[in-house]
Amino acid sequence: MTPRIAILGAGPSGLAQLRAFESARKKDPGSIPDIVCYEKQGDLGGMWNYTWRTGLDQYGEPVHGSMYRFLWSNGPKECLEFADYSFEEHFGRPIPSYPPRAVLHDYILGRVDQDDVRKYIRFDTAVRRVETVPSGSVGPDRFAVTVADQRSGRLETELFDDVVVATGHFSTPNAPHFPGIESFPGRVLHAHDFRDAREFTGKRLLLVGSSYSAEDIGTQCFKYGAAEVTFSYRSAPMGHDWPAGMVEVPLLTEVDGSTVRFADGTDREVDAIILCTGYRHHFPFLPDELTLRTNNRLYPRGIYKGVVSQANSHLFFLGMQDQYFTFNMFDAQAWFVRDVVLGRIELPDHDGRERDIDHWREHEENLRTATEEIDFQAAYIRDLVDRTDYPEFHVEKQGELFKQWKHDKKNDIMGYRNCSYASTLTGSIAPPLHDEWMNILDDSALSFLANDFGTGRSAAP
Ligand code: FAD
Ligand code: NA7
Repeated sequence: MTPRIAILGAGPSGLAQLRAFESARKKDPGSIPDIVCYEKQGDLGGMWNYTWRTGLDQYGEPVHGSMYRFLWSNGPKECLEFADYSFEEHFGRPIPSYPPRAVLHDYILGRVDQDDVRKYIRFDTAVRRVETVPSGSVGPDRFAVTVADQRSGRLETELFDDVVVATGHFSTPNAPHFPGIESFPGRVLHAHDFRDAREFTGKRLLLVGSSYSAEDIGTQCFKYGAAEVTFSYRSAPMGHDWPAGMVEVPLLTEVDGSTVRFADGTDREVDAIILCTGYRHHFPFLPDELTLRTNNRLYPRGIYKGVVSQANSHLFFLGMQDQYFTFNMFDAQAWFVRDVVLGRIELPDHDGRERDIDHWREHEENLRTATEEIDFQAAYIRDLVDRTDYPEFHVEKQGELFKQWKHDKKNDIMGYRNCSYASTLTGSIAPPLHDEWMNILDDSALSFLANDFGTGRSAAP
């Protein structure tokens, strides 16, 4: 009987898994298992499939999307290029290094359309439960995957030999309580529910957190006319050279009406509070013995090579790391998982896998700087890529671009998106944006791609 594999989620990670199997199928049609990909949204793209909804979706399911209207890539596109599909190939000409969300979404869809993988995906289908089904002495245990067909409301259960969890981990808010916050008269929300910066034009904002969400939502709100942005940090400030009107203060200790107080004894008046306090790895469909418990970090425990579950080596997780690298890291992981499933990569025994995890984790715990973290993630990806036929994409060179990106951000947090970098695939240096990023308020794909960016070439049809 042909083995069966379930892929949970059709975001960039799940799509990477589908493309990995599709590339094997093209070389040897009989080689791949039967594949079913379950996706609770009505289309593919994961986070990049923007939704205006917050809270619950039209079926009463938690809304997955955390992306907002005016989001632009927060890292150079040259660091997330698919090894086998350059931006230049997709758009028919070079485009700037920091495209808006809709343009990146278009690129993801373009890559997917190269392979016919939609046929594997069951949309509007939410995974509810994954259970192991003992098979006695006949062979390894199987998995019973129970899903809800959202349109009919019916539950269905199917059996699989392997399961790949690709449901993302930036969707379930980590929302701490601060004394008195319930008395605050303005809007309090988590970054997960932030959608449109124009809601805060003219407002004094408090953002709690000092990582990507705080940095990006804060700069974006300032761009769209927020009166003041105050960032409150727990461990360390971001430390950028902020323009007048943006400031970093220590941890929020108390909310008293519209007054917010901080650990250094200072206080301010604010109109809205946005908790940019990160997300939780949350797998409500996995039983205790199969779940992955971790915080947001570069090398979670419990998964060999960052993907194979130590609880059951037929269960895999994609994209569960904190991310410098994204799309091409998911590809590297997916190609590795594919080759484990196809028996092309032999796994060490449980103890051997644990020793390998210990080795990487010890290294991760000693990382001190962003440069070291970037080199670490590049080395992790290199370790995966060298074991499969995933095409070369010069991950170490992309690591150098990330270091340049860090430097450019430090130099000018409000202007780093005006910088350009060279593609490690094509060698082309990205053209500059058509205007300073701070001045571009219309970020639609139509408006962005209407520019020739000085190349004399319009967008590919
Ligand atoms: P996701 O994109 O989250 O996809 C997971 C999929 O699983 C979704 O389609 C979801 O609907 C589905 N799913 C979840 N639960 C179930 C279930 N029970 N049943 C069925 N389906 C389910 N990365 C960058 O490279 N550049 C950026 O600029 C960038 N900006 C970001 C900004 C924000 C606000 C956030 C939150 C993330 C950003 N990222 C960025 C990181 C982003 O998470 C990755 O680019 C990428 O989307 C991760 O892909 P994924 O497939 O692992 O997860
Ligand atoms: P991150 O990168 O996980 O960062 C979470 C931030 O929230 C970080 O600064 C934390 O501070 C802070 N945090 C967490 N809990 C608290 C409490 N209780 N009090 C104060 N501050 C807290 O999440 P992001 O949302 O920024 O980024 C996730 C992804 O979304 C990323 O890939 C982006 O591309 C978009 P700490 O430094 O741990 O003290």
